Amino acid sequence: MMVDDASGKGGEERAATIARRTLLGAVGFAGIGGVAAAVLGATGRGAPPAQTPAPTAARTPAPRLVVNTPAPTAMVDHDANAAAVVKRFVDGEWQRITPRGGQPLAARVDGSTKVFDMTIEHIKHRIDAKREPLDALGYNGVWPGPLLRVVEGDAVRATFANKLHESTGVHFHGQRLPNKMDGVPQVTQDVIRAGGSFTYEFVARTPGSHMYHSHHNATDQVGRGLLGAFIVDPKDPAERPERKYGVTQDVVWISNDTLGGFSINGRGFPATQPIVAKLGERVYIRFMNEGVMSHPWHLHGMPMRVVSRDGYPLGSAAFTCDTLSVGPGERWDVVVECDESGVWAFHCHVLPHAEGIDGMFGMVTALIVS
Ligand SMILES: [Cu+2]
Repeated sequence: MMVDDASGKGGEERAATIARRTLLGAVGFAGIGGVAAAVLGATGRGAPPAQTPAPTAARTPAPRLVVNTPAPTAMVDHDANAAAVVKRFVDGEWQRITPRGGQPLAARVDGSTKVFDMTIEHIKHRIDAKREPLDALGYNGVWPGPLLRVVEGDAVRATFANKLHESTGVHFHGQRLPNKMDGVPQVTQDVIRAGGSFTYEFVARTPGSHMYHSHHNATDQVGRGLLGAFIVDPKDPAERPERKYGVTQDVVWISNDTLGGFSINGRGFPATQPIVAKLGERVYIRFMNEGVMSHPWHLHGMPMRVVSRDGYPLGSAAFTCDTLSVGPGERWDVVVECDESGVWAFHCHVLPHAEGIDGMFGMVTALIVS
């Protein structure tokens, strides 16, 4: 989800308009026209591949690449299947699925305290436009929950009303909290029973990229959507990404990998939202892993400068890479200098999380630079 851009205009809107314009035209996503045409003309396709294996009778066979030719009974036109999902992405499937999680929730201000009124609900959630909606869980009705954002030193009060049929508890992951606000049921507090509520009060003293999530029956509850981003901007404006790194977009990227499969911000490819940038723009990306496995995020075309881990700036230990493994619970912040135009694939490099016989799925999106 885009949470901000330099113009002050919602990054979402901007992405929506530019993504369509760019993908369908200006950038010249060369393959797309042909690919889409192939898909559209693919009805009834299914003829065997033109190439057939060479006879094997040669006396002294030269070493050659062995190609698996599908048996005629197992014919799958995976070119067409792969093209079809790319077309859905190009057509902007992400824009057509609502509600969209992870949108900023404005705090209610009570004196000097920033107040967030939250619900915990059973929801139906769509991973993409084709799959049946899932029986999921959401904070304020969405997966991921709303983006909660405060400034270092703010007093925070977040009340969670539990509308589930089961108990829960909420942990602000990454914050240094008073022990009784740590949100671990039966350790630091009673469970929040079905129909009950609990108010978390603390001073946000740990700046950076953090999360909030269930800490009760968590494999199921977090796996089904009880997760969200909690960003604490440094008190010193000079330490904020836009000033410190000259970034003009701030992207939150929460991954999950249980119910609903492999997802980014609650969606799987082709319903994932692309990141859209102008040539020369610098983009800040906050990877957050709410899943149960590690995901090596790989960006094509240009590297990522890794500047922060778990909210703590790396300083002189910042490093550059093109594949960054993000383990469960971890947050890594990167700066991407968008200095190559094109549509660049951006995906988890555990291949069964990203691409199969029917093309790309799950943990895949694109960085579109124009
Ligand atoms: Cu992965």
